Amino acid sequence: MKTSRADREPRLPFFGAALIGVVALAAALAAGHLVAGFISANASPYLAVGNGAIDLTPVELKDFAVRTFGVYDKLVLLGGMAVVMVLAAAVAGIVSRRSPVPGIVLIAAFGLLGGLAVSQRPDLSPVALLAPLASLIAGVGVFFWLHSLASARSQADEETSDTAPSRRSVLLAGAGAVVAAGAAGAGGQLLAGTRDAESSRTAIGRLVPAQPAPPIPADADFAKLGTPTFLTSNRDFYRVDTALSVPQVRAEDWSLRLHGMVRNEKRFSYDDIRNRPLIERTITMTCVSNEVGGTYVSTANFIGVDLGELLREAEVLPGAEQIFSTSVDGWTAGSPVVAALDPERGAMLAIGMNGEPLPVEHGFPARMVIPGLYGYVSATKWVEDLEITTWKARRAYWLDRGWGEQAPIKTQSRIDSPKGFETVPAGKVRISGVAWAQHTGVERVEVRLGANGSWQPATLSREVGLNTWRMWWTEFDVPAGSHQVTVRAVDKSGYTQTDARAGTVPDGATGWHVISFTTR
Ligand SMILES: Nc1nc2c(c(=O)[nH]1)N[C@H]1C(S)=C(S)[C@@H](COP(=O)(O)O)O[C@H]1N2
Ligand SMILES: [Mo]
Repeated sequence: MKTSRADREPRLPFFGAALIGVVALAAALAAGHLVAGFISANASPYLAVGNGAIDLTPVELKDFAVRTFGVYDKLVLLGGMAVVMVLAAAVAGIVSRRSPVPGIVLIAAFGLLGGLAVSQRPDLSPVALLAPLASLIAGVGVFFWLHSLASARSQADEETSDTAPSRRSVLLAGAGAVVAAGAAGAGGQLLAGTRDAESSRTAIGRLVPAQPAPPIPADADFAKLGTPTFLTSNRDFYRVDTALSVPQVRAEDWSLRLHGMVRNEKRFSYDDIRNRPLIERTITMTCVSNEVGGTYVSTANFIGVDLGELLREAEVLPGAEQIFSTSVDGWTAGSPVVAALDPERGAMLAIGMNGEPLPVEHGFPARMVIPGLYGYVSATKWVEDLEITTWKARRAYWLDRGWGEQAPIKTQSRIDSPKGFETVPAGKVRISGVAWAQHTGVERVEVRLGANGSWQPATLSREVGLNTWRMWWTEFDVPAGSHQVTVRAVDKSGYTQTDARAGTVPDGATGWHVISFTTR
């Protein structure tokens, strides 16, 4: 008969109790990871909680983490989470030295947190909730099981009973749970590896275009004088999207549907695209959210097929105006059909970037790139659907949020060196930077010292194409003191970049980039 008085109940040894909590945690995480392996790596409750934490982190803290830990910021986060969870699990065990209830409540709360995190992910279906559910069941189950074995043992120690499990069998049960958890976790990891986009991408290897872009001449940038390099590495290429987690699409699971106002509806698999003669084009992309002087502008060699060619094969019907493109994560963009059909412009369905398959965060397996248009109306990443339609029939994602329907990139220029508020030696001061007017071309860049100085033409880098940026530099004789310098570009249509300041909404910022610096 069981005594109801708490002080007569057996108490588990302190460390034994803590250990039971930790083993239950391991079982929970491993079970969730295993089930996630069948569904999607992001369904793993551990990763989902981590991703949730990232999304909830205030921007300043995120900034701090990136500055302090660099590319290791996510590892630091996951490591920190692991420490917190192990401590919490040990506490759950310790507070359950008499009754398993407090521990079970804590572990269940953990499981619900995991479930909440998974349910908040935009890229996961409700099936993904099976992973945190598995965690919950495994965590509570293992905790309850080990706890009752150990309690029976402790009770036996006090009452000398023979039916209780031996100390050895309690330890064996615990060890068995750890081994099973290890196997389940590793299994989940293996399964996820066969499912995530990165392994699919790695299997593709380098992409060799049948028609490579002309080599970039050495004098296409003035990187030694402070400008960016002409081509931006995939790592440094700016990134803008609404995706909280990068959509994971395997090339072998991907296809692109081309339909709507066309005579021949089409569907292309990854191999259909890859086995075409691939072309390569050097293109400077720009985000409409780029402020004057901002960094949301980058250049890459994109590899893929001509988008206009795909449209011509589908035979676009008269009256079609808009390519309404949809990403696997539901994001949409509307691009003018005429821009895609214009062979001079060179719109692409891209699968590669700087020789590699598209990086996952830049749209793997495939994205659109239309030179001369801001990204939100032209550059759908993870694209899976192209509907040919009219402007009236469909409205893309950003249009209902105040952004314009038509958004050609505005002629712009930026000073990269000196940096704003930098102090440099007095005397000859070199000023350098970049200018862009995609699809039109940069004709001239002018720089002036002081608010009323006369405009001085800058030396331009070798032109690579109308769709790419152009670097510039010039020099001024500058006495000691504080100064400001201003840049403006003139494009090949004869248009001089306006000094009228406009914000990024609705269709791109305008104004001249001005920086202040000091000479000593
Ligand atoms: N699926 C998807 N595609 C997208 C976006 C997005 O939010 N989701 N953002 C667009 C915007 S605003 C820009 S500027 C470019 C940026 O592409 P990048 O991240 O490769 O530089 O992608 C475009 N394609
Ligand atoms: Mo953008």
